[in-house]
Amino acid sequence: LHLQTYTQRALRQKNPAAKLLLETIDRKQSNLAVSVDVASPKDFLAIIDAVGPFVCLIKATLLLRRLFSTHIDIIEDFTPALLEDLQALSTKHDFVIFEDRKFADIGNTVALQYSSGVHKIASWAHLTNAHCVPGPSVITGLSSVGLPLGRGLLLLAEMSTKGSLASGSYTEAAVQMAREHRDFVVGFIAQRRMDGVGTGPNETLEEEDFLILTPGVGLDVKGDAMGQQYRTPREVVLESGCDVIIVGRGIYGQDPSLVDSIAAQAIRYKEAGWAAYLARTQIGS
Ligand code: UP6
Repeated sequence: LHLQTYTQRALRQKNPAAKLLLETIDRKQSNLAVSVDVASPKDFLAIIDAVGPFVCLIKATLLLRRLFSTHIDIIEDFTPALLEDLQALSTKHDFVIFEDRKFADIGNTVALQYSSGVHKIASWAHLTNAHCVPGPSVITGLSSVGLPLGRGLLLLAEMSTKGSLASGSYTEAAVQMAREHRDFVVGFIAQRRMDGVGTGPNETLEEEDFLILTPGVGLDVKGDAMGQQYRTPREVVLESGCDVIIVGRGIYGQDPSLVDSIAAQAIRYKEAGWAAYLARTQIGS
């Protein structure tokens, strides 16, 4: 199915957030997501405004984690103006918002973290994600909040880091968990396609079309000093069949205030990601 176009796949999606992402990719001809991990709210908004025209999705998180300690997660009655600014930019530039929250607690706690507190993540993020360590209850908890709002969840089935423990039977269990909650789990954070993962050789599955969003993407370097590993958009989209490239430092680099060069980098990654997609769909046709 990943050999089909994003447009064809959007038509089949039932989850509103997944559908919106595929339609946005198609409309903007961009499978680029920018991960905005900067500490200053001013830089955060300036980067998003600069890359906004070229992306299908903005991945937020670290900023929010830095501004508020984790346990403030469930304190009520405070909506930072920053979130309103983020939503305004999402409308202005037509991109989907993904809060990379990496939930990993019992169902009741993640439901509170997702719905309440200063972040009220479910009220503004089209997509969020969760680790599979707690088992299926992490999905049940998040789904109780997100499904009625038309949100979607990505499970972390693999990670981009050297020595990641999310591999082998862990990854297979993640895919199995997703299959059992197909209405809310729309795909994975992973390094390759997950369709058919964990099924026996004679097992036939209904056609699966999980979205694969992939961090660990860079055109100039192979990694950082802390275990991050980068592959090129071509390796990720064409060779591994992933759907969205997530790029952080490759785009905003060492100086988050250089808005012009950030926009130029975003265009460079957008073009590389789209060329890899066109090459892939040609194989399919
Ligand atoms: N991220 C990864 N690898 C994963 C999951 N998430 O890098 O397996 C996230 C990081 C960061 C972004 O938390 O926000 O994707 C990658 O940023 P970078 O391009 O600057 O390395």
